[in-house]
Amino acid sequence: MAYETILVEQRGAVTLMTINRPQALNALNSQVLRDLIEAFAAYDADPTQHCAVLTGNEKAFAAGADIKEMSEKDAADFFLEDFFSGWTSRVTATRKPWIAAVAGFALGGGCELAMMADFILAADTAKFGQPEIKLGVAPGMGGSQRLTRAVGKAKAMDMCLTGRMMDAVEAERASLVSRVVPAAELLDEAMKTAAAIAAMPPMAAMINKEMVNLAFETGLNQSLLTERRLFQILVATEDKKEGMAAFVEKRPGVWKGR
Ligand code: CO8
Repeated sequence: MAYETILVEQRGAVTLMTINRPQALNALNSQVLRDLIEAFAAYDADPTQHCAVLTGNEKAFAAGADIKEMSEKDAADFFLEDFFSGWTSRVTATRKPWIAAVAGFALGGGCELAMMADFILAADTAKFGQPEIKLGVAPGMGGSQRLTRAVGKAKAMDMCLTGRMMDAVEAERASLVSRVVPAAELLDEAMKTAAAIAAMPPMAAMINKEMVNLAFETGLNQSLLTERRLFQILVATEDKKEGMAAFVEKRPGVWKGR
């Protein structure tokens, strides 16, 4: 399927999505949101696809929500359209794993979108920031919450109140990103990592993702109980039998995805 603002291709079991508005530094307008919602839903529903990578170009992952589009809307428009709520309700509802591969600017909504990924791989050129304060607003797509959970209060306050950018080295030190790689290797590294995840037993990958996300949603006792229950569900899968048998027989596992 062709989209207006993103490119989507399948490489084996990995779906690669590329935000494609280079003339606006990949600013996220409503069309990008619509395209990504559809692309993520298609990825989630496709039984041949087991991991996804979302990326931009070398200059920008995304330089924020589209300021030109937002400048024409008033408060009632934002409220009545529940502008950008689809990121939270639809994109983050993706059950299969996905990685954000970030080079260049990831600002405002761009940083917030990257933080919706299961993890971020950064090029050494990546720059993260929540500069909304300079526009008289504040993060509106989860930035104040996800950034704070990722990097802690001091750094999140510093970023949100000054609007400054954080480079890749600082982002890795602050645990905003899982790894930094040279820019020229970013896509290869992301695709290799995604292929490694896609080669895992698919249900186990989905449940591992759900388990880690629990840590952000519920208290410790409830999370530990849910973790145990999810573990027990995985024990009932054919892939658990196969995975353990393959280990004992010293051979690679062959997954059924159930
Ligand atoms: N929106 C629209 N267009 C943009 C954006 C953007 N966020 N960022 C860049 N562009 C456009 C520029 O207008 C320019 O277009 P043109 O050539 O037509 O003038 C083109 O991209 C290239 O940009 P620059 O010439 O500015 O490139 P520079 O390399 O000089 O500067 C910067 C790069 C520093 C990234 C600069 O472009 C910049 O500061 N951009 C804005 C960054 C920003 O403030 N982002 C946050 C936006 S607000 C937000 O994301 C809020 C999300 C929450 C919404 C929740 C709603 C409920």
